[in-house]
Amino acid sequence: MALKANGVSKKPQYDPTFKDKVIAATGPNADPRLVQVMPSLVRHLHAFACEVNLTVAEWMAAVEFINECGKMSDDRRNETQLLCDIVGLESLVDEITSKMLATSHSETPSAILGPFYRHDAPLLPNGSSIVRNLSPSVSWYEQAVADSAFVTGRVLSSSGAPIKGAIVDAWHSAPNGLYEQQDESQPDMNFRGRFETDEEGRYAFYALRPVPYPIPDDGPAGKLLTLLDRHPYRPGHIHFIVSAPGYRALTTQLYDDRDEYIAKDAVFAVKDDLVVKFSPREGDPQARWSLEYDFILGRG
Ligand code: MBD
Ligand code: FE
Repeated sequence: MALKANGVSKKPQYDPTFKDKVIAATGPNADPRLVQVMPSLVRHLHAFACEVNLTVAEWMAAVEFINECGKMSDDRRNETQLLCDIVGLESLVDEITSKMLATSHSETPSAILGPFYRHDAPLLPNGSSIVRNLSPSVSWYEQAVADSAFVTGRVLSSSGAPIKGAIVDAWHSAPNGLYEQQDESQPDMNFRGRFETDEEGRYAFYALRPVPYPIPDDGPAGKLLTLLDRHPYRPGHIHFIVSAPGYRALTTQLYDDRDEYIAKDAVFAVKDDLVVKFSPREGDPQARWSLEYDFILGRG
């Protein structure tokens, strides 16, 4: 997919009423949300194609690119989502959704889900670890010990009241940068767990300080990054979905402030309020670091 820059001297005029014919083709029984959405989509698509003088060859390259994304996707990998991520679309729709649904200003900011969430992570007692079967034989054992971390905090309503019985679902990658489902050497559900908050709204678990890692770049999304002269790295992050009856579920991520990629996330998902500081932890053989973070949920 080597693309030549188009000649810019030529500026043809395209029929400005053509898009209107397409929009007017919508029938009286069309889906109401599509009636709202499609005219805008058609207008922007047509304007885009005209603005860049998109050629048939370029359009077909894009069609094949999207087809490749689909062919590469299965329940372990969502390449089309990854494509959306690197152009900022998942972050944008996440922001739009949270602004549309927010009921207070104090809610913890959301961040994108990403392609590696798994339903049904084990429900574990507070104070237990999401690090499964860590063995000294694994190549990243030393780093896992050096980065061992105790993560705790409360789940609160926007008025500051603790929420009992909230579920904190957390997941992160291994120090080799791979999520468990990308890596046959990791046990099933490694670095994933769900925790239920107590009367004070508190959750607690052992995990690792997350490390920066490249998003999967061996497919079409990676090819596009290369063509754009962009790197594939995300800053280290822990993913969360925090939910409780009567509240809107919060999908978010926390970022380690030591990370060099905080300001250059390949998928544009970092927000200031989600950047956290891990503190040294004394006297705990299970963790060298600790992190305290309260999640604030909106009514929903
Ligand atoms: C990830 O791990 C991730 O969290 C996102 C949002 C995109 C790609 C890989
Ligand atoms: Fe992630």
